[in-house]
Amino acid sequence: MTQRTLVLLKPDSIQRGLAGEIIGRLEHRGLRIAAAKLIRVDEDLAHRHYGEHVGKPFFDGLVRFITAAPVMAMVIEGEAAVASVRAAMGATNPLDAAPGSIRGDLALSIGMNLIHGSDSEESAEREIDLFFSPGEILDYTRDVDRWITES
Ligand code: D4T
Repeated sequence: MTQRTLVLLKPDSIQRGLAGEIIGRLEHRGLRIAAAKLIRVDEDLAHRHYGEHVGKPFFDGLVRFITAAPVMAMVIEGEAAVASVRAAMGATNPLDAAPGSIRGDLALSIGMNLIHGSDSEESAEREIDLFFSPGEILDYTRDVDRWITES
């Protein structure tokens, strides 16, 4: 089933010049970009995005980190996009992430784990709404899509 999910290339991705590498991995998997923009996340957006973590010991550091430098926000679309992106990302703590995953290959620290991907369809809907207006999300297919999924 085709789904959309929100992906953030966090400040460490952009600062380390890993945006192309990470986007390439998602594209090579067969996923397509439905929307993309480079933004600076402000405190308000950070609090709304990470609302579920308010009060946790890592919350202040998380907000400081995500607001510290530009972030690439994307809507990624494709077959089971939520689970496909989560699998490509690897475990939250890069030290537990499988080799071959983005975090398992490219990161070492849970506080700088390069990428965010929505963890459910409901989160994806909420988070896409937080970062994008409907007009910024493009409805299109690629010729190659018929070689990626059967339907
Ligand atoms: P995100 O939300 O960034 O895609 O990451 P995950 O979905 O994989 O993980 P999460 O929501 O549990 O954590 C959000 C964010 O907080 C950082 N973090 C998390 C941290 O710095 N220390 C911690 O102990 C935890 C649990 C990393 C991701």
